[in-house]
Amino acid sequence: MTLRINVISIFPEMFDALGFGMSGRALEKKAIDLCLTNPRDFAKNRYRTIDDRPYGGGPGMVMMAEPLSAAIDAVSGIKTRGQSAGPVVYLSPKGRRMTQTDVELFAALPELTLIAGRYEGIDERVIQTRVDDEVSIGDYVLAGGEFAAMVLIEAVARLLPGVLGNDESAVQESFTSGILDYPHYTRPECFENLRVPEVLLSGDHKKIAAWRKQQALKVTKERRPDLLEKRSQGTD
Ligand code: 9D3
Repeated sequence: MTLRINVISIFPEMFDALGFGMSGRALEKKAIDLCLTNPRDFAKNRYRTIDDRPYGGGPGMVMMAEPLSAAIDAVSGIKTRGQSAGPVVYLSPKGRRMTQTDVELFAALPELTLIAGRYEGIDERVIQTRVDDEVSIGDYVLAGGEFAAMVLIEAVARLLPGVLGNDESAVQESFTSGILDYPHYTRPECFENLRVPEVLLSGDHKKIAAWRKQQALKVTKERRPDLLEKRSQGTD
């Protein structure tokens, strides 16, 4: 009923951004219970240090194993609630690329723990002992895992029952899933001398559906032919 999402981050305030739009609604309706934990609260020394220099040298800093693992154990229920607590997912540029299929699987869980890293990354031993899944959101370089974690949460939020009014828009009909969208128009009929395509004013719903399907296939063939290849692998 409620998806508990534990987030481990040294910048928990960044997640205030989830208070708007679809994720905001998911939080209000308690479809998501967001539990933020700051590894700094588990640091041992009086400077609350959570990063240190890499063994072997090289640039940058590494998130230390002890505060991070203590934060994970405190929040993920392994110790506190004695239950499995769901997978621990590390948002990482080295992870496998996240897809909508992953998002659907995450949305079906009762609980999920996300680690948002900073600096050059986290101590490998935390990955060995705590992490079940390592995911990237795409081939570009971010400054840390927080925005990646928020992307994951927003993608999950819109799939949760009762969030969108959710029966229609999120659950796509089989034809449109996995291809690009058709073009959209609203009033007025004429904007800067550009008219809405006649077919959309016709009231002929069969003809409109056929036009949209053709438009969607055309833009997909032009921009993302890889998506059409994937579909035919599944259908023939
Ligand atoms: C010089 C090597 N860099 C790897 C490409 C180091 C590095 C860059 C960026 C280490 C950490 C980061 C911070 N990025 C993330 O935490 C991150 C991320 C991303 O940068 N791109 C796509 N998905 C993700 S998920 C987490």
